[in-house]
Amino acid sequence: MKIIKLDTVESTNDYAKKIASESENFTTILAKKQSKGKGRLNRRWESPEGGLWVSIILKPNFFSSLLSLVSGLAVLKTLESYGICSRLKWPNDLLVSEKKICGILLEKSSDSIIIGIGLNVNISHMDTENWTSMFAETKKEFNLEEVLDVLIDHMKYYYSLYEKKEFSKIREEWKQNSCTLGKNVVIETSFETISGKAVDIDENGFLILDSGKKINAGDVVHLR
Ligand code: BT5
Repeated sequence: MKIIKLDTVESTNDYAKKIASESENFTTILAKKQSKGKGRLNRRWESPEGGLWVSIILKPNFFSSLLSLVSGLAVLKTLESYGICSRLKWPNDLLVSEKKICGILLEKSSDSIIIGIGLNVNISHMDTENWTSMFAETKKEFNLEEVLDVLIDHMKYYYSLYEKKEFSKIREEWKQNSCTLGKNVVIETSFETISGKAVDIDENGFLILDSGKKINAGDVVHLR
């Protein structure tokens, strides 16, 4: 498995997209800093030195939004192995006490899926609200390459479940660790704003509300 280590890059996801077609499965791009780190809908992702800014190029045999849940579970387990208890906010944020420690951005590029993971590791200051980091939670600093190794091991495990179509295992584990299910939520999709109680996720990873409505993408606000 190849790891490409960069100092500063605009965005590891954009770099990954450029090399995806000639790259092998699990090729990983790691950058010390991103000058134009991006979130969903081209929002800014703060990426100062000290964070784990990484993109993994996958070549799945088929595509399902469950890949997003697979990536979230891999980060959850990574944090757990460092003694940090996090929760999964649908579709793919990781929160510690409702503060964001990690965001994930999935993008398609020809035959590849790029999994962009931004994990706040040794970060003590940042120009955004409601964030936390591994350092802020533990007052300890971590070796970024070691954290990456742990993350890739977990990613390989959950990706193997995905490739074997063991969807119910992925879904059950995600549900057990979610902080979205059971909450009243407001969801902004590209077309509408929807309110309801989040009750389940389906076999594609879509969020199901108590009205029966299924949502495949959107920004969720937890009410209670
Ligand atoms: C995400 O977007 O959460 C996906 C973030 C993915 C970042 C990775 S880093 C490696 C790879 N290369 C990239 O260029 N991107 C990926 P979204 O759900 O849209 O959340 C964005 C929002 O999170 C922003 O509008 C801020 O409010 C907040 N935010 C920005 N930077 C943050 C940070 N470092 N930690 C916590 N929250 C942050």
